[in-house]
Amino acid sequence: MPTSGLSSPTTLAAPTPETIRHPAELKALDLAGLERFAEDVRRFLLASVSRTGGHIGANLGTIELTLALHRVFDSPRDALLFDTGHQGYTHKIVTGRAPRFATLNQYGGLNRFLSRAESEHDPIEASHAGTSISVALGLALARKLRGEPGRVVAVIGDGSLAEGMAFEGLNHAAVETSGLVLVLNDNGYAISPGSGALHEALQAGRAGAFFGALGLEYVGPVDGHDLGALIPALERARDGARLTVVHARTVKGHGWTPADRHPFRSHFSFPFDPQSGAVREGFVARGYPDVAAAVVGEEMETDERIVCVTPSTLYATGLAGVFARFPERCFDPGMEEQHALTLATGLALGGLKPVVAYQSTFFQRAFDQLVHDLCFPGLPVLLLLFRSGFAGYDNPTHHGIYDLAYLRGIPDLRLLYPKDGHEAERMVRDELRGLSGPTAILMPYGPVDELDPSVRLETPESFALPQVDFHGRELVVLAVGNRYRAALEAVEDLRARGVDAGLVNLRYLKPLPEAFLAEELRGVKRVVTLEEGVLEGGVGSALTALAADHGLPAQWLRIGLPCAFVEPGSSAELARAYRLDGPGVLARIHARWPELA
Ligand SMILES: Cc1ncc(C[n+]2csc(CCOP(=O)(O)OP(=O)(O)O)c2C)c(N)n1
Repeated sequence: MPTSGLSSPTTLAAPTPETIRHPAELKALDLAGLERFAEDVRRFLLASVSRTGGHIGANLGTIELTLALHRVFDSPRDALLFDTGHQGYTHKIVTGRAPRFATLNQYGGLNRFLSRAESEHDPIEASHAGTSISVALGLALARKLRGEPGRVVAVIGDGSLAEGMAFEGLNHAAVETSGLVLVLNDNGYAISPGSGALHEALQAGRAGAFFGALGLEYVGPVDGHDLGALIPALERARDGARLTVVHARTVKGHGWTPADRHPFRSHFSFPFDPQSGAVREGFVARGYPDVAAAVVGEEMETDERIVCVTPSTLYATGLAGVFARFPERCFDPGMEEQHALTLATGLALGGLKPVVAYQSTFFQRAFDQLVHDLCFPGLPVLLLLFRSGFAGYDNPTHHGIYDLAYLRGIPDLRLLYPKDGHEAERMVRDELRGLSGPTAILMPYGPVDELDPSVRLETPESFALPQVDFHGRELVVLAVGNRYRAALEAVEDLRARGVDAGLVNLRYLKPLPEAFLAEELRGVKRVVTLEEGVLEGGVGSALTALAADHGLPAQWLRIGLPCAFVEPGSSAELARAYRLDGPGVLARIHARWPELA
């Protein structure tokens, strides 16, 4: 029988969250010492995350589970893979990263997720959900083939287990001999409260039957806050011959009463008061999801065919109110990005008008569904893609900076990008009313700009074309909505110095209004394209191709992002760093054409 090792405390000074540098230090603690350490971590997290913001609820729920994992396994020899990685704060502390917690959610600070660049204890990059089983299985098989020691453990939440790829990984892992251990962190929530048949099976105590039917060894359910129960359960999985799943029941926000009153159990919070949980002022602003959801709700009142789908992203899409008002016509299938889009395809085939809302970065998951299921038959579905462009402090892979490049190449998909809240409102309303094929409206993260209410009064004919703010002959800037304000600043500066500079807000990125643009640019000496996305395959590349096709003789300057993974940061910080703000754009124009300076 393996022993739990809980009866061999040493006399070394007990580690604290602030001082611990390596998980091996936990091995010296007895059960009571580990429990005290868990409470210290809880206090540390509340004190630190309340100042910086972060995934407080998700992390308060995994303190004991993470300590038990580090107690039973030997990281980095044993690889611990936390799915998504948003619940990895205790893992970060135990692996010596507590001193950096004050920099969470700051430019250049501690990552919100797990990252190989940060620690040898982080075997994978994670931040998109549902990858852990596949990566862990691959890693475990590689170790086996190369004769390397060490177990591989995938820790996955109940929400992430519903991802298509997690199911695919499970289906495969169950028939391989790989030495893999699975740990299910079941708190009944994704971000929003859990739903779906898997959720119900877990709640109803049918997990054993579910995993057993796949041939897995099942241990649980275990109280995920009871170290005395978790440790032997994990030891059994570690020492077992067959692939074992340990089912830990945890409570999101465990030990912190404000989470009990929160609809998402405080999954994530901006800086907050640790006593009341109240978010500090200044962090709540009207965003594009609010604008779009208000229009969708109004249109649903009068058009019964409109239905809404969002895959576990109510928090990012502003649709919570719409879901509450029209529960029969709204569907949140869980974190199932691929299914959500093909579901919308079926809804459209059935004569309805689906609005499908995603966080842009997660829409990447549904690429073939977009090409094959939606665009090939050309069905009328309105896609709302939020957090296009820079997406804040999440992770490099959370930025929606590839969306325009990969969406532009798909036949029959219309792409729109508003420059402010007024345009967003008008686009959502007009497109919903006239929907005849696949259409995507992309919108940026952060508070809405309210630049130009006159778009409300534009005729349909004029609104169907780019908006020309100024005509210019020396230079014209063609701007995508997410960088319109920077373009305006640069153009106003040029005009103030006597340069005949023009500005066009593109609005329609696919199909491009070719004839209109060719006409507007005829005779113009210099053209600048500006977008908050990668230049490779981006809107600038489409516009320069248009110039070539139409024989426009201008000199061109494409401003956008390099084809790279961009660090987390606020929109302002990143725009400054990548010279996409007004001064940056102006500096690039001057560098290219010193005669305009
Ligand atoms: C592919 C993908 N879709 C959506 C998200 C946004 N997201 C981050 S964590 C999360 C919920 C994860 O739920 P679960 O796995 O149960 O973990 P919990 O936070 O409840 O511990 C969601 C929806 C994501 N990171 N990746």
